[in-house]
Amino acid sequence: MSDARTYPPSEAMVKGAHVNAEQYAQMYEASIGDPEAFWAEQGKRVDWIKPFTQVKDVDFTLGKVKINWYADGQLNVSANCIDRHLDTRGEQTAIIWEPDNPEEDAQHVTYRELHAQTCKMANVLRDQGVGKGDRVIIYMPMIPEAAYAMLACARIGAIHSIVFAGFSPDALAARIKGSEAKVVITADEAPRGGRNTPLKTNADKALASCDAAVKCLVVRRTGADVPWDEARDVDYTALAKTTPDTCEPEVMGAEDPLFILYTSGSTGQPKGVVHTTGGYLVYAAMTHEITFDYHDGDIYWCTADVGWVTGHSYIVYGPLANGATTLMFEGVPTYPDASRFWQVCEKHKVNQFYTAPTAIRALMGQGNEFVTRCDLSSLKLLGTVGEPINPEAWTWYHEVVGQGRCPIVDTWWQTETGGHLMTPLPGAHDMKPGAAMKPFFGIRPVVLEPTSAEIIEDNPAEGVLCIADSWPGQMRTVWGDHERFEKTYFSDYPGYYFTGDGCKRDADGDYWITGRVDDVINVSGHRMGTAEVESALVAHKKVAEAAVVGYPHKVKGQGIYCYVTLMGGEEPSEDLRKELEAWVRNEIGPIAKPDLIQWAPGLPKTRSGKIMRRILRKIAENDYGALGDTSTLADPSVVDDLIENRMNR
Ligand code: 6R9
Repeated sequence: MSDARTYPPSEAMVKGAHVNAEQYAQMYEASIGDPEAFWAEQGKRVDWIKPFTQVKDVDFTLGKVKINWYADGQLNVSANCIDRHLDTRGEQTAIIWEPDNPEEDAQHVTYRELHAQTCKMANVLRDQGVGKGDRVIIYMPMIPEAAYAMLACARIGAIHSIVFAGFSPDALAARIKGSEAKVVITADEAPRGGRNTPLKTNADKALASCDAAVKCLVVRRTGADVPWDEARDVDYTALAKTTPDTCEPEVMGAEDPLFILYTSGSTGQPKGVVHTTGGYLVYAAMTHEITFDYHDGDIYWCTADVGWVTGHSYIVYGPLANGATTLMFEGVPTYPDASRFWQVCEKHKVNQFYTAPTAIRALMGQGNEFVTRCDLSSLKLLGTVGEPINPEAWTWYHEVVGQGRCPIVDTWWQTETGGHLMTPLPGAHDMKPGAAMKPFFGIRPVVLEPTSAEIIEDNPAEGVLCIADSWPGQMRTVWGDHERFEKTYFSDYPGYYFTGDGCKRDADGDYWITGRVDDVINVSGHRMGTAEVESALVAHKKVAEAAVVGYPHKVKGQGIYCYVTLMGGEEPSEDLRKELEAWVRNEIGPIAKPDLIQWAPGLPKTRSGKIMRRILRKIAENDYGALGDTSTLADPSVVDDLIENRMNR
């Protein structure tokens, strides 16, 4: 690893970048040496209604974990993302919207239009009785209205919780209930890859099991005829026509929640990650500007969905706080063909392009011609996020997409961290294919020995990755369950924030993320708890028991491998396999569909009944020669059967 090829930053980048190597060293030192002073200065990136006098108030001690930044300051996120730009860039495009179907017209939404549209949505929400602190669920296609909805919530102080449009009605219902939302904002349908997902119908199914008082606001996207409940449903598109387009922003405390985003953990149901107002915005804005080396006038495109944290921080909040032009894409990389990403780059003259390794791998498999037929000369920088990128994909991205000219920022971060924690900076650092390289300002990574929890100081090092101190973008709590927050992130390695990731630090002191060390798998860059898939499987009446692990998958990074034990009297069959696949898809959503199902007469368990996942992982990886110690198993013979009938050969 330490002898991996390194790519130094280009001279042009070093000259023009916001941060060069000397500046990085200086600023990093300052950010660690005197965080109060450093973050007080960075706090000026946003406009405060009432300036803060306190900067950092943090305790990582188990039992009294608290994280506060800029606590006595007051501000409004939507005013920061919109209103403060109106004098200087009212007519500049804030959002470029590229529809699923390339034949349909793209939209250019100026900051002035963004203001009007956000205010309309805010007024409609207020008319529905939504106020400060109330929760609003957003279940939307990638259309500008999704951004309006987020910003409208921020404007009136409501807390949004976006549910990815690919999630099932059940998953949606769980989040409506979990957040006790007053309103669900959705659309009639979500076009994606040439097919329309019936979002409103899904929302209806979800709402059927929720409190009858929850309202449903429907944006017209395709105009399809959808079922309507007069008492509950509100036609947003019709109403917006006559709704006033100005709306006073609510005065928010820096520590008032901005949003909840549900994400998978290693145990139990997804947890509601809570981000607050001031620190989150400062951190999203700063990382967006510096990591992507964003300059005024650049066209920036992050291909994520607003249903994931990447869409929150790097499609909406970070770019708009910086007065950027941010592109929102409704479609998928392979529709109408594998050239779509590159056509969109050419069409809108994209300068910074940010996507996931899974997309890169899928497109790489289609051949270079889809890329080379497009004019990509506008590209200045490429980025990746979501999972480790393999050197082969990195090199293809660099050579074929970036034409050897564009630096790649491999940004490691999490829903919990609000923004990038580690990444090379384009004008400051060498790049190594597959390495997250260096901590961002204010971030103190530590590599710990997993069992003794001791810090490994020397290089090279390998262990679990923790962070020794807070940063403004850090999550504050788990919605409604602060104890779970403390237990999940602060109990295994006391005094540190535990990331759940493993990590290596090479001889040069550069960081490489090796993947999750807990029971979270990363499928096409989407986080999934194996426990969630297991509980979906066992909810099926023919399933007695299930164990789910990840295995290496060429395109998705990890695939979902399920060991299923059937109820007595049930026989395995191809039909049942298909039925279970559809069942999980239906329970959670298409992203959770099992890749491989193995019928397991029994699962390897310890005498105390604990499933030995280490063994199941090895078999799924087709690496059963290295099973290690199986002597503690209650019945070692089950392992032979599992090996014999393994699905990944
Ligand atoms: C932003 C996001 C977080 C998990 C994280 C890690 C993996 C994300 C990565 C990466 C290697 C990168 N991850 N970025 N691994 N290199 N550049 O993806 O948030 O959905 O919460 O996932 O994704 O394992 O812990 P989230």
